Amino acid sequence: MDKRDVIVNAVRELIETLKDIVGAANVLTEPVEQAPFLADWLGKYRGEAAAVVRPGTTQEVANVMAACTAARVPVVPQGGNTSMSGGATPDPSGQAVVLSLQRMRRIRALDPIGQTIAVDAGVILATVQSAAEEAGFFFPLSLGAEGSCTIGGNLAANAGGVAVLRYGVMRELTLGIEAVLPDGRIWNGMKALRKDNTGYALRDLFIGSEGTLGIITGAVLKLFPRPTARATAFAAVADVSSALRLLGVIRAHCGDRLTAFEFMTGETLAMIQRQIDSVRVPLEQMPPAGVLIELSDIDDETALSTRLERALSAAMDEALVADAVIAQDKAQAGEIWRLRESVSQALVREGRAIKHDISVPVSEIAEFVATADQAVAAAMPGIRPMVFGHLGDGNLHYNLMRPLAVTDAEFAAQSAMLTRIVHDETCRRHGSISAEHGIGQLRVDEMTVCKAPLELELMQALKQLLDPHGLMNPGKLLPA
Ligand code: FAD
Ligand code: 2HG
Ligand code: ZN
Repeated sequence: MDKRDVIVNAVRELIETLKDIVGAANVLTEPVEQAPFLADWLGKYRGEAAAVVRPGTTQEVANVMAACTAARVPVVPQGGNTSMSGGATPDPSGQAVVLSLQRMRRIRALDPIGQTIAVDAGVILATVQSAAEEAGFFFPLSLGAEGSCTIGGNLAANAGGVAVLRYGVMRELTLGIEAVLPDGRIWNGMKALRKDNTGYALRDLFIGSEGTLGIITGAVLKLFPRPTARATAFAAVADVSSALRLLGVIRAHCGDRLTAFEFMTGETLAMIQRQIDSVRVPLEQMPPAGVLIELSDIDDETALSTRLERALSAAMDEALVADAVIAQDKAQAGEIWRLRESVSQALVREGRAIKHDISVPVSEIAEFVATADQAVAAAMPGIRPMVFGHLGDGNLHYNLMRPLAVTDAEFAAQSAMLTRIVHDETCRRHGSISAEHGIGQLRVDEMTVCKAPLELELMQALKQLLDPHGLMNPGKLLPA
């Protein structure tokens, strides 16, 4: 038997073992069954897998991991498969097992006194939001993919979204986690403690680890008082600078009632209207840029709307806002949100974007956009930046679309060069090349640009400690 036959036999044996652990129906080996697990949401990456395995309990995950490690077969963890960085897609070798958490959908407990919810990692984010609401609480993580992304994926990617300004990122919303190590040992860190000073924060090591250290199987999350009033507006601004000054005015008038402050350039707004029939910019004229503003509070709706109106009127007096509309009811608020939430889909329809997910100190974001716009236009005249995002967090999705005169192939050939320009501008300002989408496979070659060698060395050492055989999500996050 040559080496290839030995590997084929070992994988065949592993698949039989996996069937014993989770049941044959939960080990997918047929191409048609595997297909949804092998490509990413953007349609940029496509891989192959020896099998897709779907354990239903933490113990089954542990047994699957022990078996994969014994067979030295790599594992790609997958939740809702909505990653924007190819993080959950296996490579084309077909050697890996995709471990999907989609059968682990149990809400384990809700504690109304401690204001926490304990869930399986495969629970869909929207299900957690609904469970919290039914119990009279609020779970604030909110993002466009909330109907399909999972709590495990949110944790592994340390997701952000549209309410970070007030409530923080996933890390800040989490009290405890449960994780299975590559060798199959289960770490039960499902503590619902707000204070715990007993050493290294292992929880935080797994949050943001993008499936490279182990499988997150459960989490204890924080709940918040449910807002009873919301006020939503859309305002026309001249540029990033005016938007930032507007942010200051809204904060001064509304304090931490400000929940969302989402920026979109006029080019981005025009693209959304061009690509998505059912949405429109709710102003008479297409503005140079727009901001979606949302306040929320435990108060009555009229008082909140009046407060927002006063803030916007003060901003108009300072010539920061040229025009604005405040939603008069839930339906109008929904229309404004639909505009914002349609950006990613509109981008996919517009063509293949070069995606960037940068953050810089908020005070430098206007200058970042000005210099990056200039630099990419100099490198490729006619390039179309589609810039939008969570301005108050210093996080912009600086997407680049091809000039109309350039073909997709020519644009793709220049993609690494254009990304380097954007990332150099980011790092020069001590920013981050991934604010919320993660490194995945999309940015893995860029890690050495922004991370100090010592930082990378420490990350590699931790990886070696927890995953000595290098089996967890190979090719993602850490450069080879
Ligand atoms: P997956 O895509 O399945 O996996 C993501 C990463 O986590 C992969 O590296 C995977 O290996 C790992 N992983 C998944 N589950 C586990 C687990 N249980 N244990 C260990 N590792 C695991 N992101 C934001 O932060 N903010 C946004 O505003 C936002 N908006 C989006 C809008 C759209 C339309 C789309 C398609 C995506 C958006 N995203 C956003 C990106 C994505 O939804 C988030 O990263 C989300 O947290 C991923 O969750 P998931 O369950 O789909 O994870
Ligand atoms: C958002 O903020 C998401 O809408 C997706 O993070 C961003 O598609 C993108 O680039
Ligand atoms: Zn975002």
